Amino acid sequence: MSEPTLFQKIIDGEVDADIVYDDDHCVAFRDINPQAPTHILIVPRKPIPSLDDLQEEDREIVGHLFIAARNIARDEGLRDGYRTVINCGDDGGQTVYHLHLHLLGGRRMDWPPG
Ligand code: DGP
Repeated sequence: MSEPTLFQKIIDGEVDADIVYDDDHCVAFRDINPQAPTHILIVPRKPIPSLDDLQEEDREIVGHLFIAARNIARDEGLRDGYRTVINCGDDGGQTVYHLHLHLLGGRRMDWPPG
């Protein structure tokens, strides 16, 4: 068995995090190094390493992450919009290999991203 990822340890309650939402399929918590006034990571309970590892059977989980993001954005009062990001692989800037959706808001975002 491989070592559990940091996010798996947060899901399992072994590492503390500021959890804002959780349900049967995902856990959402504030990023430790926020890049916007609101920066929340939405993480499936299933330990999928990255977007590139998605299986057909994961369709519902991915949809679930986005619906959770929409609901959390509403709860956070992000009425003027927000951004969702999934970094994939080293070139995509992924550092934690447990799939996660970034929800960023509370400021005007730049484009293109760096
Ligand atoms: P990514 O680079 O897409 O893999 O995003 C990983 C994010 O995880 C990054 O924005 C910083 C965040 N992060 C790293 N360590 C911790 C931690 O211990 N707690 C929390 N809440 N977030 C973390």
